[in-house]
Amino acid sequence: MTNSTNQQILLKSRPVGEPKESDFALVETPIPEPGEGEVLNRTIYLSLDPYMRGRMSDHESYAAPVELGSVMVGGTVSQVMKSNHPQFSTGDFVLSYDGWQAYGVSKGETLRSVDPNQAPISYALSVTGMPGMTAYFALLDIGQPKSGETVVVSAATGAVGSVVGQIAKIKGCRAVGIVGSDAKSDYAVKELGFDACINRKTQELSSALKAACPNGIDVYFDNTAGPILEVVLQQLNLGARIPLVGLISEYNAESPPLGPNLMPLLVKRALIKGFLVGDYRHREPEFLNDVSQWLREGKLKYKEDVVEGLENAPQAFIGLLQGKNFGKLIVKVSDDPTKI
Ligand code: NAP
Ligand code: FER
Repeated sequence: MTNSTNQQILLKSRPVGEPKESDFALVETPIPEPGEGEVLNRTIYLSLDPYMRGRMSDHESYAAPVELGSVMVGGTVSQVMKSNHPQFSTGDFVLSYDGWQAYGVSKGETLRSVDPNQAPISYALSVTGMPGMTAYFALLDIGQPKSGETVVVSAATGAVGSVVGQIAKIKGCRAVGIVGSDAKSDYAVKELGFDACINRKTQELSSALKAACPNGIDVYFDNTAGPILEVVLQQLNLGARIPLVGLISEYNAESPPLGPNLMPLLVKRALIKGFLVGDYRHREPEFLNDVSQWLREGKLKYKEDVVEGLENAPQAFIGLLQGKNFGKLIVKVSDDPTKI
């Protein structure tokens, strides 16, 4: 699929509440030419991630918003089409940050090589990429799980959560997931090896958690904040750790939600600590070493939810915030030559 024009998805308006397809515009533009030291990439896979909801808003945040009329940002796995950088050649696979478009030009220094013989190339956006690294460091560094302890994780079958539960098991813990459907719950227990999983939409969370965590909760890996955090806080053990990694339950909120009662944090001397994956770039090699080995040994399973076609990115992203993705959400923008 090599077209003569580029396809781009622009942020047309800032979403109010849930993003709508009309907040985005699909446009055709000429394929750009790479300048000195630059590389032209053909996007194969585009990562869709919850943080993108934050980039669509102009509220103050740790990162600047996407300008209206600009291409939506995002991680990509691409094939090099033209290179003016000595480290990259036509045909190479690269991890880039070209955003929601079929072709992108980037500076060679910003690219990372992706070896198609190591793992599916899309994994650079998922289990061996940013979400996997988030799971690994937030759990091991902040959660500090010890063998025999109970680790609870929300959004448990997602890009981050699925890795959290499996690393918890690798470390000898009881892993308990919280998810949004029975299919996700079955998958967490039967395929990923979680000890228990709760459907937050059909089960009463407090009693279901008590039953799933008879010895209380030592680590809560928080991907959601909101009502799940409020219930989990009531069942913490002394000295519990809470990597506060995501607040997805609030990303579409139009006004600040009512806060949970944080008093148990004080009473139990628990630590709640913010996490930004970018702080761990220098420790990427140890993450890649462990995760690659666990993948090779079959100890780590990974599910990707691949949507075909750049034009479906807005709808797929909207679905991500509604729990419609099942696994790491990725858009297949063009042919993956490693799969033919
Ligand atoms: P994901 O879990 O693959 O997809 C998002 C999931 O969130 C949905 O499938 C849904 O799962 C759940 N969800 C959506 N709305 C919810 C709500 N109102 N209440 C509870 N759950 C809801 O996404 P991900 O990429 O792994 O990200 C998970 C979290 O980690 C996000 O909050 C993200 O922002 C955060 N994150 C943070 C960092 C960092 O550096 N701090 C890095 C990466 C990711 P269910 O249907 O199972 O509930
Ligand atoms: C997320 C993905 C990445 C997120 C934050 C980041 C809070 C932060 C990245 C960085 O700048 O280090 O979903 O949600």
